[in-house]
Amino acid sequence: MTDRIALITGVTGQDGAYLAKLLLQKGYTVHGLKRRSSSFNTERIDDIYVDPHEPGARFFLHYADLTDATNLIRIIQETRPTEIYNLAAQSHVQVSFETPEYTGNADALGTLRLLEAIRILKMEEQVRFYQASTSELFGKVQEVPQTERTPFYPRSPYAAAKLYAYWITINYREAYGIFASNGILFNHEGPTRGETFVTRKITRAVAGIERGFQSTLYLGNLDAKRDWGHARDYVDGMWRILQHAEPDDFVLATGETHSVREFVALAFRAVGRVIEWEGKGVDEIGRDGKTGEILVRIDPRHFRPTEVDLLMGNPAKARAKLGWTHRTTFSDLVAEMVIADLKRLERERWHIDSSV
Ligand code: NDP
Ligand code: GDR
Repeated sequence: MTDRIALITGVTGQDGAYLAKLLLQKGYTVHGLKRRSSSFNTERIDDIYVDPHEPGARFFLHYADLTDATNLIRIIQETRPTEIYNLAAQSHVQVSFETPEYTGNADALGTLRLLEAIRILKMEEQVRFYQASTSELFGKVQEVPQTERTPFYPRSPYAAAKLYAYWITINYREAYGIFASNGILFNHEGPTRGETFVTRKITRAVAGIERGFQSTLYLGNLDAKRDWGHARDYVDGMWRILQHAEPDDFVLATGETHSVREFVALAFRAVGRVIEWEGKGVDEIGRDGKTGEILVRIDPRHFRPTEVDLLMGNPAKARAKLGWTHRTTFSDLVAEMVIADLKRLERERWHIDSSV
């Protein structure tokens, strides 16, 4: 056991898995909260799993849910963390329009439950709290680039829930002196990104099309622009936020913005295909410039009732105060994701081939 003990909610998610690995490397004992699921949901952390009976084990999993206050209190009481990273959330913007009440319960009230647990257990002076805030708070464009001082204008039930979580984190810092900080993170991706977020949907489709498993990629708004970085770089930023001398709120971003259309074009270029765009709006298509095959079509089901058109962050404060900067370029990120999806398909095909 070490004296640095982290509790990560959402450890089975993209960021939770990267963060757990980083903190284990730094010598922390890491407790992760995972949800009961009828199918396996630990794929991203299977490589760091250790039998808790092993002497020297430093990674432990606990069943929990952000909608269950008593279980959060019990686990915090038992594990006595020195740092809590609240990464658990219903994190899909489109899905939040379908499940707005649940999203509010998990993402907004879930954050409150953790902060209240700290108070109930009188751990205000012993624990540092990180809240996974988001560039979705900026929503409808007020200014570009967005900084810690840009006004918020949430555009989805997800963003509205995260707005509550952002402010309750600041309120508990001011009211009770808890070291509680927000990381306002712009989109960050990687090979283990959830399959229904647009970047991973695209790289999976490019690999599938290249290997002949899929013919067309259906997308929604190709004009949306995002500031996309690599999750590996961003979890380092989360850790730095909690090591800072004072609790504070920080934007983590690359400072670049690209459209969904650009992401698609670059992903196909990684497998040697050049996309030519034709048409407008829902009739827009993307063709293979050489063969003429239609590879990309629009499906209006993927449009959101209210969209966030343009995100581009200015990470100057994080650079100056935390020494944080992103390392992975946009083109390297896209290439890494495409290559990983190609390799995954090869592995899966090998499994199929070797089972017949
Ligand atoms: P993921 O969707 O990959 O992971 C979310 C995690 O939360 C999963 O472990 C999931 O469990 C868990 N979870 C969901 N609902 C609950 C619940 N009710 N109780 C307990 N656990 C729950 O998200 P990311 O890793 O991409 O993001 C991490 C956090 O950062 C999220 O809060 C997200 O909103 C926020 N964020 C993400 C950004 C990004 O670009 N990735 C940018 C800015 C903020 P399970 O595996 O069982 O589904
Ligand atoms: P986002 O990510 O909403 O920014 O939230 P997502 O990848 O879902 O969408 C990005 C943009 O792409 C457009 N888009 C599509 N999106 C999806 N998912 N599927 C499609 O087919 C499609 N076609 C176009 C979207 O309209 C949008 O403009 C992510 C999540 O990780 C949040 O949890 C996090 O807070 C923010 O990033 C920062």
